[in-house]
Amino acid sequence: MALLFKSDVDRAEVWQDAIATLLPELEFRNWPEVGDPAEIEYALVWHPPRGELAKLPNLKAIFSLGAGIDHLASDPDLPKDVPVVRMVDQSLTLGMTEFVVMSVLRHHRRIHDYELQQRQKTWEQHVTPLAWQRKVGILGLGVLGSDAADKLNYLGFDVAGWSRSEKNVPGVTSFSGEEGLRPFLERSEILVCLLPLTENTKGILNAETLALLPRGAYLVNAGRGQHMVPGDVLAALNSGQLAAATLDVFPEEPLPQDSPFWDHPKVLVTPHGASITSPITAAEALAESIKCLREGQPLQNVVDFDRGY
Ligand code: NDP
Ligand code: OXD
Repeated sequence: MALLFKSDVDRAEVWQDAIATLLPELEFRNWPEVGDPAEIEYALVWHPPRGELAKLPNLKAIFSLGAGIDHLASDPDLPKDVPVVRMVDQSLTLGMTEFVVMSVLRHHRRIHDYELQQRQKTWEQHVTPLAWQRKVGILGLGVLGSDAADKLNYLGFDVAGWSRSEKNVPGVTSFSGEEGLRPFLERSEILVCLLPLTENTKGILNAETLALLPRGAYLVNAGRGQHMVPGDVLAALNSGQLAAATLDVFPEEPLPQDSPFWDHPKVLVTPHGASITSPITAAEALAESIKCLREGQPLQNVVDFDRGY
């Protein structure tokens, strides 16, 4: 009985140790050392090469190393009868909430402007609104979005979220569905994207939607790069429709050296590191799911490929 591991970052040993503590009977195989494919029952992966998972005849479940599963959905050969479990883990949620709160506060308090001013040795104060005067909008009020919304609400911000179905996060205004998008955007002075990438959400940060934001709004994108139409985001920054942006994800990663985002004075680039799954806590979530499978209990956080997330 074995688990196939495939990650883009070199942390296999840490994962192996964390998994061995909880599931000592499970042999850990670090891709490309697959061994006998028939022995692999579970795959824990990030960007597995296309078609690789289809070669495992006894696969019982595919676990995504990240919350997003677009890296799996894009594989036309993904085995259709094997459940895909997305990563839901306290450290991932906590990490994202830290990133969102940090980014919202940085824009709210105009720290991005002070950073530019410091380089120019300019001593100029900016009076910023109080938290309750600042409207923050979170696209995607799921596991990550609702926790970030809750913490921003605790800090006093006027928070709203947009999701497919209506939500009830205390203190957070819920907008839902296509008809909810326009009024949601029209009030969002700081817009945070925490959507999954699907056919419906691809390109959602475009000229038309960005134009609905109050002038001088801020954008924080920690969802996926393909949520943005990059040229439209740049145009909005250059016209002043967007005052500044924090971008963690890009259509092409690593961000190409010649991307205009690197040098843009209004943009903070982070390398898809808004939140990184911690093996310590995520191994527990994995072990719990494997226990459910073995005991015939229903699996949690299974991807619904019809809705795309
Ligand atoms: P969830 O599935 O828990 O939440 C997704 C949210 O998006 C839900 O509220 C869902 O609505 C909403 N949504 C999906 N499609 C639509 C739509 N068409 N219209 C309106 N709302 C929609 O995902 P997570 O919160 O766990 O993760 C969100 C994303 O964050 C990931 O998919 C990934 O892309 C990104 N991510 C980025 C990381 C980084 O480091 N940059 C780290 C981790 C995740 P409903 O609730 O009604 O279903
Ligand atoms: C992601 C993740 O989905 O890192 O981006 O979890």
